[in-house]
Amino acid sequence: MKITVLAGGVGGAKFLRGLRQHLRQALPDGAGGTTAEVTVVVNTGDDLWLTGLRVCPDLDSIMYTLGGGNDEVRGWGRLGESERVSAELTAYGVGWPWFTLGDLDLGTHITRSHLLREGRTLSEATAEVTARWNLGVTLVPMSDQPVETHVVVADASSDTGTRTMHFEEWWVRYRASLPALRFEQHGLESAVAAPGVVDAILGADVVLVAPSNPVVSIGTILPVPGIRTALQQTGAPVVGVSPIISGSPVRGMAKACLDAIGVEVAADAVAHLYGSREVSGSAGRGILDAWLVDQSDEALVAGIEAAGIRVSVVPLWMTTVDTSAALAAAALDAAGTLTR
Ligand code: FO1
Repeated sequence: MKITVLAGGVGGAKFLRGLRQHLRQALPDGAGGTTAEVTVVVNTGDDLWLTGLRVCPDLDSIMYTLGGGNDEVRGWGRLGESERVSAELTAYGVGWPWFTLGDLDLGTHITRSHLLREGRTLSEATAEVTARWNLGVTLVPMSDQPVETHVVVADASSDTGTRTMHFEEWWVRYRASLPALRFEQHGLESAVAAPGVVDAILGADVVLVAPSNPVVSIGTILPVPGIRTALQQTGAPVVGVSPIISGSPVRGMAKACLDAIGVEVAADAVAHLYGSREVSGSAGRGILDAWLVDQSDEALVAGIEAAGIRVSVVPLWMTTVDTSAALAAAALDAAGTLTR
């Protein structure tokens, strides 16, 4: 069975850990793994060059989480991290003092940057870097070309009245506290889906949209040329998991992002944002066949189904790997495939 997942950082990583556990139980390969093939199309909008290194936050967040090296308390970066090199970078006045590159994390950034400088594509570098972690799934960047998310904020002191910054500056330095006027995807016009991404969507038995940030994770994957069309054309059911539970984002600062694009922070609003594959809405045909919402959002079901999207009401809180596995199982059930 082939499953393709669109995912961003922290929410996506937790969901994928649950999916992998469920598949190991539901489709065991007899050696502790699964016979299912999972391909994860990962957002690279957060990526940036920093002190000469290419940093890929969402790829690394998923890799560390599935590889068991993630700092679950902090939510990002490596377990048992130290910051000796980072202190030196700050002493030299380079890099971003508010964006910490830990010593172990730097091992990843140095390796990836080395491979890129040797001429590997981001996909090739990702295959080599992830091989060490035995993830049990294949991570593929949404594009081999850089498509960085930049945030435009109001700035009375500038002659244009606005200022633009990299997403990570807005997210980490300012904690998304500066109201975003809009998000820009720099490089989108010269980017294409990474090799294998379109085929992974067209050839899947099921496509899942992880409960990642709908604006700066899923919302930055969909515009990559080829991806939205593949989602609309695939014979596989496309099932999404709401990243919003009873009007509040599960993780991160999705509210600041949804506010910026004028979308309500609600499970139905995000379903409408993604749209139904059957029904053409204001933005043309959408990408969803089904949508998972939490029991606390039961009241929203009728409106979502009226928009041509089937709804499953299931517990969405991913507090443990087991609850994440149950959520992943429910998503596959909604796709009408795996039986428990
Ligand atoms: N998040 C923070 O809140 N503070 C940091 O200093 C920080 C550093 C960092 C370095 C590498 C990396 O891959 C991620 C890092 N993050 C940090 C997390 C990052 O903001 C998030 O993983 C995503 O970009 C948001 O989805």
